[in-house]
Amino acid sequence: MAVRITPDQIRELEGSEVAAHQRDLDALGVRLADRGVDADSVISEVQRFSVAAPSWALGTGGTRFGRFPGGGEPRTTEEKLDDIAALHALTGANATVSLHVPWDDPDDPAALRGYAEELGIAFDAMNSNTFQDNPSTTGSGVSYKFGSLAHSDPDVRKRALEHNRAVIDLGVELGSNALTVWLADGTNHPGQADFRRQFERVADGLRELHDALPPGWELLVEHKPYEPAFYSTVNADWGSSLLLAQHAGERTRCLVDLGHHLPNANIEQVVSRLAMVGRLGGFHFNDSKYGDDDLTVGSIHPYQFFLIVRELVEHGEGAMPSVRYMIDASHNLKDPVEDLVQGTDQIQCTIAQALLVDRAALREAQDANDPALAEELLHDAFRSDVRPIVAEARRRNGAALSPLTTFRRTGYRTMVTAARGDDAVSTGL
Ligand code: RM4
Ligand code: MN
Ligand code: MN
Repeated sequence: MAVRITPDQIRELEGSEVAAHQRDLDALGVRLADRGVDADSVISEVQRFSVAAPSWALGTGGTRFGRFPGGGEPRTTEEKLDDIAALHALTGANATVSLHVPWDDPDDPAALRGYAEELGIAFDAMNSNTFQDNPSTTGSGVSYKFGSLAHSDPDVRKRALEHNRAVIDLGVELGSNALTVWLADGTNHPGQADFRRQFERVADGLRELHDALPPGWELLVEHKPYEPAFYSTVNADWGSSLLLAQHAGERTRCLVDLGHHLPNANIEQVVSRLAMVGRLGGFHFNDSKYGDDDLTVGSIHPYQFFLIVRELVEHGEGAMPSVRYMIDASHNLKDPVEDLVQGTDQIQCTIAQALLVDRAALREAQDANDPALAEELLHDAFRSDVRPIVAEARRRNGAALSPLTTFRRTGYRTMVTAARGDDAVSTGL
């Protein structure tokens, strides 16, 4: 029997916290009302938000120096869904999963879809994988060692397209409606390949994929400056990504992974540019100190994250715009569910803070060339302790006031470890 976390169990475990929560919420409501902000409208906007969990983040991640399984890792895609259902029960904000193929390779997609439906989990964007060779995606006789869609050999390009098409077909069966393409294609050595010819091959491949999209589907292209290609990456930056999206076709948009920028890039400005031209398609949330570290979102640069979310709220004219949101992180130390709880909570808090910015006053300050006041308006929102309204949003969604503490009190990890074993190793990085 799979282990479940239920709203009743959460209410019972948190019974003694409700009075203190109500006191904090009332106090914050009064403070916000003084500033002309209606707490209820912020609460309902936080309640509306949901972010996909990546299927590959439910196991402990490895590095090239090793991997230390944490105990009770999911052994199948169904068990990954069980963990996401537990996560969603606690946060009320992880109603979807993003699969990565062939790390997830269901034999019976209809049964998997039924299983997910019973848990109240839907399938968000599908991810293809042409950065590893795998019998089911590469087949015999070809290898992605020197690239996939950018490869000089048309047979490899054809195989990569077939894999992406197969991922779309699987997605159709699961009820998804988007494909995210992140390519490792690039070079490690100057002169190894021609920048332009590689780019043109990828652009043409993406156009073929775009033209093969089922009705209602969209294609997301994700850029990344380096790793595993360490000299040049074909889709290296938001400019390349935009060019690829424009070439591929109108149902292609750009996905911004917060870890995929060179140091000090102004990510909030990237968001603004892509939104301006209608090509902002999605987000992968994480944080980084050095590169694509996949650290917990908001854990290193919380103010930068606030500025990014504020830009999103600006694009959504006072609400989070309907682009695709996913957490993209994989950890080798924390319990994966605990990290996803913390990441989701961080996103919820930052959304609440961004919603507190007085957009009309900010615009006035900008037009009056008053940078001190403009910045003060941002600080005013960023420095607000919004935790009571975020907790209230979760409570109204039937989820937890204190998701991390309550997760630990459920004993979930101990119970799944008993069922799945100490040394189960989940598929993923
Ligand atoms: C990449 C990129 C992709 C993710 C893989 C696992 O760096 O972020 O989105 O699918 O990692
Ligand atoms: Mn990503
Ligand atoms: Mn990444």
